[in-house]
Amino acid sequence: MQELSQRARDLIAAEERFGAHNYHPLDLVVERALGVWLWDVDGNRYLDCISAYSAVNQGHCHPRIAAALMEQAQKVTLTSRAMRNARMPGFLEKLTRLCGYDMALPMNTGVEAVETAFKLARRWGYAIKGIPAGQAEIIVFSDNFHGRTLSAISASTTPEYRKDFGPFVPGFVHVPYGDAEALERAIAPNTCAILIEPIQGEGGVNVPPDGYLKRAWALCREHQALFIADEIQTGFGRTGDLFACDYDGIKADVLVVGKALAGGFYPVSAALANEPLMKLFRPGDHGSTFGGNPLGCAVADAALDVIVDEKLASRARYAGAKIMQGLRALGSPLIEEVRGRGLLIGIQMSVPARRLSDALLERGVAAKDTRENVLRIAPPLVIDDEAIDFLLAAFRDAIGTLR
Ligand code: IF1
Repeated sequence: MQELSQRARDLIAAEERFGAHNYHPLDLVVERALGVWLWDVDGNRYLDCISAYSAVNQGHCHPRIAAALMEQAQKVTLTSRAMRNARMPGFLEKLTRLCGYDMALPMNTGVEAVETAFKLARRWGYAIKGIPAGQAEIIVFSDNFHGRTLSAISASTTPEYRKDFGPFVPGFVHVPYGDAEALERAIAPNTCAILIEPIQGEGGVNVPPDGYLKRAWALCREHQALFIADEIQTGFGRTGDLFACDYDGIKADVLVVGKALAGGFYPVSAALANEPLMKLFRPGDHGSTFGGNPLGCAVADAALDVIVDEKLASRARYAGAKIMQGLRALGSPLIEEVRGRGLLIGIQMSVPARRLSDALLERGVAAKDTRENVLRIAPPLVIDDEAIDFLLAAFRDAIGTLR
């Protein structure tokens, strides 16, 4: 990475002075982005292999989504759900048809859609399964990440996400990810649901063993529990299928989506389910000020069109295979494993991944460690062969400097 200019240093200092220190970001001060490329305040160009944690599958500042945002911004941006708006119905129809569900409840951030799924599952547990009041349990998995709210960190097994934030929300049962027998032992009469990431992103790009998801889904059927899929990071083409569950031929009872749903322009998320389940929510049960607002709906409507029209899932499958093959071909002793699916790639290193991340940044590639020794590679799904070659060349050069 080039020596930081005075302007970059001033901006970093101001961020540190006035902003809470709840992140330890790369010292990359981005001023502009387009497609797979980022430019810092000094005009240096970087290949984005973070994609805002999979929120920019369509590529930065996609013109089609930008146009939809700017057009709607001149009409009406927010009405609240106290009334109706002209953009939500069309968006909800497009979203539910694409995802294969009867209905959707629109929210904003991913964790709000996760919270929606928690409430829906508990409501179903009491109203339909007959679980005694206040005793519903939701099974969650080791190394999960579902967001930063108190419920989501109550479900987490990661100490740094939980430290000094107790007391925690009760009703979460933890089982090891990938262990079907442990899951079978844990499902109990009071289990209303399991919440699972089909591939764990933050957990280190953990792909479960073949057949595991299908077995987990079958266990939910056998024990009358809902299968909730958190596809906030894996959804909308990231793993080479529209959804990671598609790879295993699974249809979740509740599908939770976010991030790329609005292509990086606006926070739009949703929980989807079929009518018998979704109708358990009655007026006044749940919602939010911005959920389903016309601006977010217009942006997400266009973002979905880009995913479908530009065939981003199959592009991710092609590009991901090429990148993983290229990384494995490096034959570096520092790379213990290259894993993942589509363009959700994890590189297990024998040295701290942050060292490789720093070396890549010096060579114009922005990538981040997702665990101490795992580097995640997740570029926008629109990455082309030229950018892939640039990535592999930078990797070859960067890893050669590490010992
Ligand atoms: C941060 C992690 C990734 C998610 C899954 C729900 C959410 C996320 C599978 C919540 C969000 C983001 C949050 C962001 C960094 C990033 C992240 F490192 F935190 F874990 F991607 F792996 N389910 N992930 O990945 O969605 O409420 O954020 O919209 O909090 O640092 P959100």
